[in-house]
Amino acid sequence: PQAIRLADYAPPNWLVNEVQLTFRLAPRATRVLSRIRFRPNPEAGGRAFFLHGEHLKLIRASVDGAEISPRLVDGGLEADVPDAPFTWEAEVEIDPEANTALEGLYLSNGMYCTQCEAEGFRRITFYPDRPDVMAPFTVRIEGPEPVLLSNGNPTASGAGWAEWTDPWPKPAYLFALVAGDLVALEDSFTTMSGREVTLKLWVRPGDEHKTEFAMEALKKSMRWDEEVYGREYDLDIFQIVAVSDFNMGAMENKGLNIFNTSAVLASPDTSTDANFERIEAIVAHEYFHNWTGNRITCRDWFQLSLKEGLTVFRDQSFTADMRPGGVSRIEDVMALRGRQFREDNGPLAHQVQPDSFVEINNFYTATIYEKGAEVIRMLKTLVGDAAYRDALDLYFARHDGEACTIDDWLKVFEDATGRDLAQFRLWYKQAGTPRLDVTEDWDGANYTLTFRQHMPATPGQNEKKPMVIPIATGLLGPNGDEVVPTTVLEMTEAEQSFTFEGLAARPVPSILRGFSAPVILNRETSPEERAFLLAHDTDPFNKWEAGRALAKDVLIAMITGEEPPLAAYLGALAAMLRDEGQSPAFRALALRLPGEDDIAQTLFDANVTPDPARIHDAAETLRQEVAEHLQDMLPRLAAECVVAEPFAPTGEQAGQRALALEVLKLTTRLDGGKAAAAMFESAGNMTLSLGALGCLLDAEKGEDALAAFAAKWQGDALVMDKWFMMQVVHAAPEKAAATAEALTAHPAFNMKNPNRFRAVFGALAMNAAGFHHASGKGYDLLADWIIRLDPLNPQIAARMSSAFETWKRYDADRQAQIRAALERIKASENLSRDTGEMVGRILA
Ligand code: BAL
Ligand code: ZN
Repeated sequence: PQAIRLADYAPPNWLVNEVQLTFRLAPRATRVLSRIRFRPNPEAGGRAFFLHGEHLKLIRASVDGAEISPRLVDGGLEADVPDAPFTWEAEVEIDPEANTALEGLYLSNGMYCTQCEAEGFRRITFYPDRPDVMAPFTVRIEGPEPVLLSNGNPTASGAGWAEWTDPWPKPAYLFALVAGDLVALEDSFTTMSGREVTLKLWVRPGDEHKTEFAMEALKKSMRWDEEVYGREYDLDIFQIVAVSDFNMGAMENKGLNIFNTSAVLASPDTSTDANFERIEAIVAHEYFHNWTGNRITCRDWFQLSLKEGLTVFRDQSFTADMRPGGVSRIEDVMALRGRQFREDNGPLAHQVQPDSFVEINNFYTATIYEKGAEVIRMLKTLVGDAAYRDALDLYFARHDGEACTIDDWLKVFEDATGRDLAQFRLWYKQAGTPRLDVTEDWDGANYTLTFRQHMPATPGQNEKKPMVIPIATGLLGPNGDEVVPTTVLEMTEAEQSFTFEGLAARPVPSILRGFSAPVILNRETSPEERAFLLAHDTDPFNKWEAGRALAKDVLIAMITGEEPPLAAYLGALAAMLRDEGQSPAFRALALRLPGEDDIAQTLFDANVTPDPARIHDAAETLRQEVAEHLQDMLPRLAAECVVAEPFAPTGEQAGQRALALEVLKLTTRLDGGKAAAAMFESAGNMTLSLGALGCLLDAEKGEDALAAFAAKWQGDALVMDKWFMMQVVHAAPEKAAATAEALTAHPAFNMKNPNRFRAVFGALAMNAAGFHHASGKGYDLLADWIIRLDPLNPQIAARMSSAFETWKRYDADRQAQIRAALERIKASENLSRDTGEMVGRILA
């Protein structure tokens, strides 16, 4: 398949004034009638007329009322049309029931729904399916389903039909339709200018009790966007629909967001604190897209991070405001390192603004989303809060209703602040994670930090230029007082020094506070200094980072056979836990060890071939050491984090439960699972129940609990996803593949449901020592199932293949096994463009 290139962008020949669609719903043969008013684009280079279309049966087509026979070509059709505005009409037939790819219009549990981003609309009707073609839509839906929904405001309805009008011009990727037997939680919101907006959250009957939390999150998001960004909602109604078969988390269709059930349905009985936090963030994310994505959209898919990076940054800021205390930033960075740094350090590394792609669905990545958000965070750090808000006001004023580029975005910042952002733009164009080495000098009064930046080569990019790196730095005095508050050092050169003058004593630096840039900071530091920062740093992120780095030093030394700074680590950990000034949420995060995948990458960076079994053993040994060292403190900590009833999914209670579960994990190592069994019996919410189950599985005493859990929750698909996932994540390395394989034979396993597929195979990939077990069984099993899934759902198959992206880190035997698995996928018949591109890039 041909790569699509940014450099080849050309404006559309034809623009659309108006779209009218009629859907006559039938599971195997839905008819879609379209009436589209086209006008020539004065900025286009030609008048040739092409409409995208895939998997469509053309019944008839006409131009200005005269029947025509368009030429069906690869990916769409061509037709001869007048050199002036005209009306296109067509009727097509589609088969929603056969649509297992979950792109376009499909059936999920008997309910019709759509997913059009990025290029799903072309599976609904012939259309210029590109984001720079924006138009108002009117949609008539005919069908026996009791609820018939589309974008915009409801304008008319009768028995068996409904009509919706969306006055805001939008690209086709934001189109949505839902039809089925649904019930709604209703509410309302009064906007800042006093308009009343109806809010509806639609679910299947039986799920009503799981809707309240998301509705509250929606109202908070609407208020926050008014208060923080001055953005008001713009239709009479805003709707969310929960769908159980969905490739993504959720989708920001104008006025009619469609959500994976896992990203919206919540109750204390069935959802963990992490679920609640994720749901709040995704509800906000999709709502925020109404301005950053919908009112201002992307010119083409190379600009995807224009909307996604910005909207992730906005949802992260919202979460930080809703859940104060600094831990959400720590969680964001953990996720960034776990997924984006991993991507950046392997064969799938790509720019935040790529130059080419084969299948756009493969670019909904951690780099586009999370690194894109980090780039905007840096921009805000560099220009300051007030200038950031001015620039955003200008962005909305200048580009409302347009399809924009990342360059348009940067130009707004240049115009609003007077800054030259030519060098900053490299963050969008250079792939890879910069390494930042730092050395220090003290002359008795002046303290100098010298930074060197360098970036490893990434596929197709060997040479890299120095970037602008905002390095937020504070200095602590020997007694722990802050002697220099946070200052942003603006690095622009390959090597640069910054001097702090006139200090009374040699300070301890706290560098990259708040993780002010997405870089890997390398600094030789003593365990004592890390312990000092864990105890005294005023920046929550760097305080946590100090403990994290110390734990990493211990693990790396254990693996490489050096003397680990164990005593320093254990002492610092105990002191941190005794410090009641620290929130339970912080203490829980500080108790967690770095992930095994993170350790593997760190070893690889240090030219040591990582052995997943050895890393796992080291982590187990260290956890046992921690448990024994903290033994006397555990009962007091456990008592301290018993949460007062009633349950509330607040950050504060979640922090207490998180600490309770960290304590339970350690206790399980000492009591063989007694406390965990008691917790499992008595738990009044899913967070504690699932946490206790995990401890029992780790202790290999989970069988009864698993059976009880399944008996209780067999009717709840989202909870059963957890049941599948837990068994694989907590399987011992030598049993992980066999456990996953056995679960695929379970009657409740359904490969067509993305959540269930991920619950088993996403979990297998997460179990690093299990997936990379020397037998190679993990690799073979995943390859078998990617091959099986690919013809049904190429998007999920392709995404799952990224489990192999780290293969070049490992020893020759593992590399050979993974190569064989990848080659087998590559050689399978009719492999999708999605999976073909991914496997090709991983193997390259
Ligand atoms: N636009 C795809 C889903 C999301 O990022 O919100
Ligand atoms: Zn998004």
